[in-house]
Amino acid sequence: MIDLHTTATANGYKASIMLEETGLPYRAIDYDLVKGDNFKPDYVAITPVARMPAIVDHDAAGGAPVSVYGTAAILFYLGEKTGRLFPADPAVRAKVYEWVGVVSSDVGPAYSGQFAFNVIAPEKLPWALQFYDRLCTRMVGTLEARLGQSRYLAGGEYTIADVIAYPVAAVSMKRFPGHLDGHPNLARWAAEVGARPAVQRGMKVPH
Ligand SMILES: N[C@@H](CCC(=O)N[C@@H](CS)C(=O)NCC(=O)O)C(=O)O
Repeated sequence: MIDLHTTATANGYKASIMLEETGLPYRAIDYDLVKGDNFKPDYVAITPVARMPAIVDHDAAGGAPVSVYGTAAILFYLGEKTGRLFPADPAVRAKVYEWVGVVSSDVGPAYSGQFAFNVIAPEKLPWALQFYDRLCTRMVGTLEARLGQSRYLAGGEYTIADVIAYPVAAVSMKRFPGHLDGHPNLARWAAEVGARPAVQRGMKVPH
C-alpha cells in the first residue's frame, strides 16, 4: 500500500493521476494548507520542505518504507517501480527528463508566481502582474509549439511528462481568459489526455 499525502491542487493531481495510471493500491490523505497541516511534525518528518505532495511506499523493494516528496520525484519513482509511462529507450527517456524538467522548473513556477501575485497578494503590483502574465503566455506557447511537433510531450508515446503537465493545463491555465483558445495543439492534447479514465479518477483525488 502507498500513502499519498496530498491536497486538491494541480501538484496534488499530478501524483494521484500517476497512481491511478499505475494501478498500484494507495490511500489518499487530504491536507488543509490553509490550516498549515503541511507543517505538522509527522508530515515534516517525510518531506524536506514541508510541501505537498509526498508518498510513502510501504511495499518498497528493499522492505523498509520509502518516502518521496515532490511531483517529479514521485512520478519517476513510480515509473521505475512499475515500468509504466517511463520508456526504457535512452533517447525517449532523455525527452521524458527534458519535458518533466520544463514543466517542473519552467512552467510550474511561472504559474505559481502568477497565482501568488494575481490571487494571494494583498496589493496588486502592475509590474509583477505583467511579468508573470507574460511568462505564462510564453510557457503556453512553448507547450503549444512542442505539441505541434509531436503527439505527446516526449514524442509519440504518452509518458510521465504528460502526466505532470496535464493538471497545469486543466487547472492553472484555466485562470486565463479563453483558457486554451488559440492553442489548438495544446487543446487537442489536453482533450486526449483528459479523456483517459485514470486521469479523470486522479483529478478527483482528494476531491
Ligand atoms: N516543486 C514541488 C512544488 C510543491 C508545491 O508548491 N506544493 C504546494 C501545494 S501545490 C505547497 O505545498 N504549498 C504549501 C507551502 O509552500 O507551504 C512539486 O513539484 O511537487
